Amino acid sequence: MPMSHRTYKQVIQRRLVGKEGGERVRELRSILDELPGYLNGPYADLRKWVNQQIDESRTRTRAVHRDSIQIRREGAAQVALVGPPNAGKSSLLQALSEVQIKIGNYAFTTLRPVPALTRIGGVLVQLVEIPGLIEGATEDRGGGRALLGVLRGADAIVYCHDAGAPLDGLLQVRAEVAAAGIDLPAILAATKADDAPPGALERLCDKVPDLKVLGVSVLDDESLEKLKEEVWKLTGLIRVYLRHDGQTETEPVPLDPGATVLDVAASIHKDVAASFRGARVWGPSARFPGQQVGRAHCVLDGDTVEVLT
Ligand SMILES: Nc1nc2c(ncn2[C@@H]2O[C@H](COP(=O)(O)OP(=O)(O)OP(=O)(O)O)[C@@H](O)[C@H]2O)c(=O)[nH]1
Ligand SMILES: [Mg+2]
Repeated sequence: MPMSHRTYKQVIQRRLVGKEGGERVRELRSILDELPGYLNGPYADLRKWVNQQIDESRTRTRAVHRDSIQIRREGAAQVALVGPPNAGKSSLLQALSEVQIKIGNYAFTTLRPVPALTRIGGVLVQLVEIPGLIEGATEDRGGGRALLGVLRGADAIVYCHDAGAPLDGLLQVRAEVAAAGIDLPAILAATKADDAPPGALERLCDKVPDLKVLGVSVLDDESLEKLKEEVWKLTGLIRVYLRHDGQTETEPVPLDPGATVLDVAASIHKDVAASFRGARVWGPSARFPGQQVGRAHCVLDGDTVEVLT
């Protein structure tokens, strides 16, 4: 005997408990497939109700995605790649990391922020492509508010602009970022430098005097290395190499500027900091190689430190 429509509705509701977003929509769709296909009467009403539920779940899913997008922070700093559609952001992300990402010669290839880790001088830094920031983003056009939300959480910005393209795309993006009240350390990567008309880079420097401009091409490894160094400078962090038993580690420790040798010790272990007796320093902050210093000595980018315990 077929179920009464009332019981059926209860069964449906029970099947939906705890299901949200896409999962809820999928469940509702399969319920729809199973429903008797009467055109009138209680089962037709039930069908209408299920369809309404699908619409509501969809709107809710979209609303959740639009209000906020979470990018899990990884690495020593987070640097956003920001620029008009088709500027070459994904191509840079791919060239600088291991990530496999869709690249297309059209606008809006990337629809959501994509994070990837890049290794700069032995330190991992997270790059995040922020796609599709368009005019009106601050008013949430193109889901702009959530994208700007991700950007707000970043430590610095690499603006990306096709060196051979008209400037308005970049100016619009910068206007949206400014309108959102986001003011982060930034540089401008003039992308596709291999393809740019002569003098394009110079013209860009003139028109965007407030940003350091760097010509880059994914076909030119040297330009990518230079970009990485500039990204590192943007993070404002310093790299310190640890030395023990006469050996210097190849991978440096990232530290905030102004860090002392005691902070270096603490980055190794709190016990090391506790038994700290001083340190020896080589490099930019040392008056001479191997200078012995006290706990308050500030280290600089590129220093090598041996903690004495
Ligand atoms: N010649 C040349 N072409 C490039 C370079 N970088 C990217 N491109 C091309 O530019 C187009 C757009 O590249 P994407 O990396 O998808 O650009 P995007 O900024 O991520 O674009 P959206 O995600 O759509 O906003 C592709 O056809 C790339 O092959 C480059 O250094 N040189
Ligand atoms: Mg892209």
